[in-house]
Amino acid sequence: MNHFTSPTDSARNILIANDRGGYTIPTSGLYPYQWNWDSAVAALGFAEFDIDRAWTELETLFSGQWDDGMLPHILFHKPDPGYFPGPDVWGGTGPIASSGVTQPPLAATMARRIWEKDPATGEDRLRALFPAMLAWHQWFMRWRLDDQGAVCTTHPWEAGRDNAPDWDGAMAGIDASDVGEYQRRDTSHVNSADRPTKYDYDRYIKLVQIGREAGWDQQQLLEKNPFRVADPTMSFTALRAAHDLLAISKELGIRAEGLSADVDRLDAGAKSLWNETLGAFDARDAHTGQWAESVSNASYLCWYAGIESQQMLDRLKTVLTTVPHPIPSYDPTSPKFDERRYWRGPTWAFMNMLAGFGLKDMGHGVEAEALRLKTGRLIAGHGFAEYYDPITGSPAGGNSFTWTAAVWLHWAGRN
Ligand code: 2M8
Repeated sequence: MNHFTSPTDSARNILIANDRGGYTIPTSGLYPYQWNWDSAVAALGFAEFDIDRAWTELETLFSGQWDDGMLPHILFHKPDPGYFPGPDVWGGTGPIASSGVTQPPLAATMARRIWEKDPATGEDRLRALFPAMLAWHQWFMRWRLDDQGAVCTTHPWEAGRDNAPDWDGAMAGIDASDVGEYQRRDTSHVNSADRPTKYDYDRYIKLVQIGREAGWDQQQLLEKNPFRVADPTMSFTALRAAHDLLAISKELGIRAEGLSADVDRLDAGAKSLWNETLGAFDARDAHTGQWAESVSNASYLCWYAGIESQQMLDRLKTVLTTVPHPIPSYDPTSPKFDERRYWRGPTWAFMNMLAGFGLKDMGHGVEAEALRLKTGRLIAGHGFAEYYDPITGSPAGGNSFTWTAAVWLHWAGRN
């Protein structure tokens, strides 16, 4: 950011520069493709200055949907050797070259927000997207619930919080000794101390190999995949998406059988992630039943899903007053907290925005506003980084980052 460009102009320029024609890359170099939940956030940013482009972002995303309803976490529209693992490693089976896992379902929630901003322009686009969004929801209901109705992630990349301590237990159970040689590309773009370790990557790639060998057949993977963790990110976002789909179906008079019952099931599932001993929403290994014992930034998405918790609110108040740049992605009082390493400590502006939406909706306006203002100061002071050190505020990972720019435009930078 220089003295002549306002942060709002910079944020727009970032979205425009990262636009590859109908879809936005998260940042050039490090992430040269379309990512699922990044695009949903990007759409919100575009909606602040180009509502048509906002809808196009979501439409392009759903153009990669698989026949069974799965919406991939990466769409490889154009090959780029700067990213690993690419389409040849994943072997996705959809209409566009893609990965074989999904990501937390933000699209329906963001589509509803964009529609509410301009109902006249949005109605036809929303109606056209509705069946695809519903099919994705139904795919989660069919393949990703544990026995209590919590939504599972089947790869750390699927939950989007790649190296979060939430997965440490499940990752330890993966034998990656035969993963073979491969060349990482991420550490040639950014500081390796900000990224997952080789131990993590070996297991990420091993899980891709297992999925590919099974042809990404979900029935087979229920048995073959060693990694299945019921996760607060997935559970809270899927519940929120189901609430939003139900609201849209009612307002537009679209029949969507079973959605109310799905909301109840997902609500019970999300609440089952309350770890009483920890006093927080936690991840739970679906194979072993073991808690991760992890208070992450995803734990604070309960309000986003319409779930109240006084204990989480008390925790949030503490974090807001004791951590210089909240919300850290991991409990700063834990020995595993690592202020620079990706999802093991750093602050992510878009996760703050999701928590902020929930806090506001549930009547916690003071905390929502405190979080919004702190996020705004962090971005204005340290640029549009992928994530930030929660103690010093220094930027980490990639820069000129799409979802951080979108967060500024839609939420953190508004007067
Ligand atoms: C990060 O994940 C990708 C793999 O999906 C990577 O590290 O290569 C995560 O932060 C994820 O949540 C995000 O969607 C993606 C693009 O920003 O980067």
